[in-house]
Amino acid sequence: QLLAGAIEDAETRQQSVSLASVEAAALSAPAPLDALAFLAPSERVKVIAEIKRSSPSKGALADIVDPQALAREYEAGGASAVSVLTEGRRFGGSLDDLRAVRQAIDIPVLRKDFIGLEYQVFEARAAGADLVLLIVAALDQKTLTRLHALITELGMTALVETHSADELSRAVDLGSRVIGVNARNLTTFELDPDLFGRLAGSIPEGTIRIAESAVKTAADVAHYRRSGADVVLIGEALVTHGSPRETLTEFLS
Ligand code: IGP
Repeated sequence: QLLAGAIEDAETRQQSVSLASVEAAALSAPAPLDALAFLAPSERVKVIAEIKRSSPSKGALADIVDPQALAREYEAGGASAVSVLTEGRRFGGSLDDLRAVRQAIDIPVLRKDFIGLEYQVFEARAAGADLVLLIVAALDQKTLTRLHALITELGMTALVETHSADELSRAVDLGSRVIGVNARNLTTFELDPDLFGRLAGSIPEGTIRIAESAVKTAADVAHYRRSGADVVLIGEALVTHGSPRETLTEFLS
């Protein structure tokens, strides 16, 4: 089971460096960027471009030898933020990737992982993250509330991910400023590309609406835009096409 398994891994891993020292590193890191400003709704759709080496549903996607170069391509192609998968076992990512990407670009960086512990939020901030993903399906409301508060306290922005009307109302209850609807069900890995369109109307005014997953073509981006997306989060299509910069430019035109 992806959701429970990945969070258990994080619990096992956290012993290596003490909570106190990770917290200290988080508090002394350079200030985060204001992701809300970068992702604010505008007359053009925005993109969060993802650095994704592999996925549990597809296996290896791309041999990314230089994540910094890829992040620079994304920035040059017009991305508003870069998502870095930091989960190792299933997605082939790491916090080293996130640290490297943070050094390479001037737009916000999202820690994309299965976050269930305060420890991981401090780790994210210490590595330079500006945004942190919280997956509603993986967390009870009490934990979600606690982690959301910590992310905000540290000056970062939470991207709260949902996959149903029920999860969306839990995200709204948190007072989330940034809500994502993931087309992919993280339990069955099935894609429902119309889910965003069905839920978008229930995302409160003033919230940044993000459509996550399932973009293969520029037409898919346009479809999400017409359904009400302020931002589209794209991984696979960008890492598997030859030129990520050109692909992005095309998606944004
Ligand atoms: C990107 P895609 O279909 O463009 O590669 O999807 C992103 O939405 C996906 O990687 C994702 C994800 C997640 C991965 C969305 N939510 C949670 C891991 C955990």
